[in-house]
Order: sequence, then structure tokens, then C-alpha cells
Amino acid sequence: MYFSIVNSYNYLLILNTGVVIKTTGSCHLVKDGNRIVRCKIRGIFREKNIKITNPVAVGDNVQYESDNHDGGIITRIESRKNYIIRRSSNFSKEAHIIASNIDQALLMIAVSMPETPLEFIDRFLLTAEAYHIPVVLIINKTDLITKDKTEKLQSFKQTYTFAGYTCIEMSVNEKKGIDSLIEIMRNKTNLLAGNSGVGKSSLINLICPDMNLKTMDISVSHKTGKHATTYAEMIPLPSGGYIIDTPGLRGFGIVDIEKNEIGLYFNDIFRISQGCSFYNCTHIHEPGCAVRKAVENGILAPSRYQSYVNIFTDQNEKYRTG
Ligand SMILES: Nc1nc2c(ncn2[C@@H]2O[C@H](COP(=O)(O)OP(=O)(O)OP(=O)(O)O)[C@@H](O)[C@H]2O)c(=O)[nH]1
Ligand SMILES: [Mg+2]
Ligand SMILES: [Zn+2]
Repeated sequence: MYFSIVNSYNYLLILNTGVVIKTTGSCHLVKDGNRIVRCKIRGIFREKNIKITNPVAVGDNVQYESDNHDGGIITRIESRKNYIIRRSSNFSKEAHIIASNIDQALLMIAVSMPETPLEFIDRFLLTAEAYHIPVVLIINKTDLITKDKTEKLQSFKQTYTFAGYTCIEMSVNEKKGIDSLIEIMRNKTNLLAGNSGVGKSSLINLICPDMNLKTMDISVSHKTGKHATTYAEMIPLPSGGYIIDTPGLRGFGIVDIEKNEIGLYFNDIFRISQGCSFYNCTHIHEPGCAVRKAVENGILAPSRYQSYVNIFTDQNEKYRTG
């Protein structure tokens, strides 16, 4: 899209606008109607306290200048409705915006091959809640769930349904669970995130057969330490809306959330905390804590409480690293 304004010097300035669908280092692909323009950026775009490693993120609405068909220069990033951000590495003051302006995040996990750590899930959910982004959990690779893992799957679903999340069981290999997800995604911009190897790109290849995204057997990725997907990319859905494929995450470092806010964004803990004796209860040591009591009574999953404590006390470095 473009619109023109007449500036004070009385000549016509053409402003092109579009949305960033892929960024690979210094080159950003901007979708402007049916045109895709390769853009660079001019100047430095800054976020508040933290250094952002990628000033332009997939999903950004931008203005760009272009005087030919080959490329353009991004001159402005419109303010973001929301974004998912994580700290790039431990002890680092740098952060990475995974994607912006999203309607919904889909967190894909697997019960095995590779098993997704629960604290990783809770860290992701906390960040999404803090930015008011709804999350749907996709449990992929259900074809690999053996009898001894069935109980684990049930308890997982119970934990996260109690926390207020929709859980979809899926097997991309057996084409199960796809239709209900397509309905949930319709006409929305959906971010697809999760550990490397859970099957994100495989899912998109199934839904959007023309895409042919690169996927990798996890025995290969384990051996080489490589991810199949290296850059986030926004892809149109045949049923309307978009899905954003992202490179696998190892950990999820939390950015910009105050300690006293953590309990507000764990939906289950927040609900239960209404019964704590102290209004500012941290649920760590205070008497009359309804949250600790709920764990003792089997109402709140111990893993949810443990994730809360680890994030609150800034422990468990394993999941803070990029
Ligand atoms: N058994 C089984 N394997 C699956 C399923 N879905 C995907 N896979 C396999 O899992 C491996 C990894 O899949 P990818 O789609 O590359 O995973 P990804 O999440 O995109 O990984 P990154 O791009 O590295 O983040 C591939 O060998 C897929 O064939 C499934 O439902 N069941
Ligand atoms: Mg991938
Ligand atoms: Zn409490």
C-alpha cells in the first residue's frame, strides 16, 4: 500500500507501507500487497532499557522508501501492538524479538523426541501473558506416546487446562488434530514457537503444501546441534490469516517482568492467591499462603509452583540461556 502527502516544500512524497515477513541479518523482506521488497534499514531503532539484537522483527508494520523494483530502505517501524521477546543469552543485556503484532501464540511441545521441559513452557506462557497474547498448546508427536507415557500426557493436559489453556493433541505424521487447529488459526496472525525438533515446520508443510520448508530428523539435529529453521518467517494460511514459523528455542530468558508481577501472569497461581492471608504474599514463605496449600492438596501442579519459585528467585540458569 502507499499513500502520498504534500510536504511543506510542496512536493509529493510517496510513502510505501508493508509488513515484514522475514528478516535474515541485514535484509528484511517486506510484503506490500502482492509485492515483496528486499529492504535494508536506515538509522538505529531503539527500545527502552534493553538492547535489541534485531531492531526489525517479523510482523512489524513499516514504512519504506523505494525508487526501484529491486529494493528499499525501511525508514520507520510503526509502534507494535505486542511482541514476544526473550533474552538472547544468560547474563546478557541483549534481547531478541521473536515476532510482533500477533493475535495468538501456538506453543508446540512434544512429550518425547524431544521431551519439552515444563519450566520452558511456563516461562513462555508467563511472557505471553505479560504481553496479553493468548496461547494455545499443541502437543505433537502423540504417535510416539507409549502406554507408560499416557499418564504423563493426561497430567500435562490437566495441569494446563486448569491454568486456562486449550491443549490440542496432534500427530503431524498421522495427520491428527490438524482440523481443530486450522479452525483456531483462521484469520489470525499466529506465532508458532517451541523447542527445536518438535515438528513446527513439518506442521506448516502439511497445512501449506507449497511451502516445502526445511525439516530435520532429530537424530541429525542432536548430533550436529543445528536447527532446521534458522529465520522466522510469516506464511499465509490457505484458510485465511498467517502462521509464523520460528527457529527452535532452547531456553527462554525473561525480559522486563518485575518480581511482583510474576504471580499475576501465572493464571492458576493468581486465581488461587486470592485466598492468601497477605495481599502481597509472594507464596514463598508467608503463613496462610493459599498457593502452597493448593500444592499440598494436589490442586496446583508442583511443577507450576516450582517454575514460579525458580523464576521468582532467578534460579535454574538452564532455562535462561538462549
Ligand atoms: N513421530 C513423529 N515425528 C514427527 C512429527 N512431526 C514432526 N516429526 C519429525 O520431527 C522432526 C523435526 O521436525 P521439524 O518440523 O524439522 O521440527 P521444527 O520444530 O521445525 O525444528 P526447528 O526448525 O529446528 O526448530 C522431523 O524428522 C519430522 O519428520 C510427528 O507428529 N510424529
Ligand atoms: Mg523448523
Ligand atoms: Zn501466597
